[in-house]
Amino acid sequence: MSDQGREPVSWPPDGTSPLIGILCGSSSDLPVIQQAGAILERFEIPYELRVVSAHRNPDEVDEYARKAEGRGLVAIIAAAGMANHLAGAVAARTVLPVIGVPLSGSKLEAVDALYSTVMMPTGVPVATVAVDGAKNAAILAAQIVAVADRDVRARLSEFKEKLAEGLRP
Ligand code: RP5
Repeated sequence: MSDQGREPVSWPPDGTSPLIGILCGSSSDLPVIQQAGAILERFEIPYELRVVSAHRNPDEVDEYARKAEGRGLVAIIAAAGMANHLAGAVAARTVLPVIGVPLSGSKLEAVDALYSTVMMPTGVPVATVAVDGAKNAAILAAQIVAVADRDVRARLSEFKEKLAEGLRP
């Protein structure tokens, strides 16, 4: 990441096209949302991570969401705090599944981010995970990839078995 944390990150860094796009609203969100990247790496799913805000960079969000499907992404994770319109703004502009992660840290203790992520109007769903649930967002994204990818499905099955044995992801 650059000083501002706005430089996009891709994994693996060899130019492989990402399947999952991870967006977060601020570089201050990175410590939480980078946990999603770590989970995707564990499942060997290429992803990209960008800091982009529905309020501070609305045109970038618009362009990213509209181009995502054509670039080969299969799902987008969008994480933000406060009056979190990032996931909804992305979902409004793409047919790809969007997973919203409401982030804590605001004076309203995440109620603002939770409600503004989960309470989407009919027709524009956002699959909302728990507050700060970056790991679950990535596991859900992996499950979306696994619908058409046997190798990822096998990794998820192994992961579930380890969960039953007490693994803490
Ligand atoms: C949201 O506002 C961001 O996603 C972040 O969670 C929160 C605070 O952002 P900063 O003021 O730390 O940049 O849009």
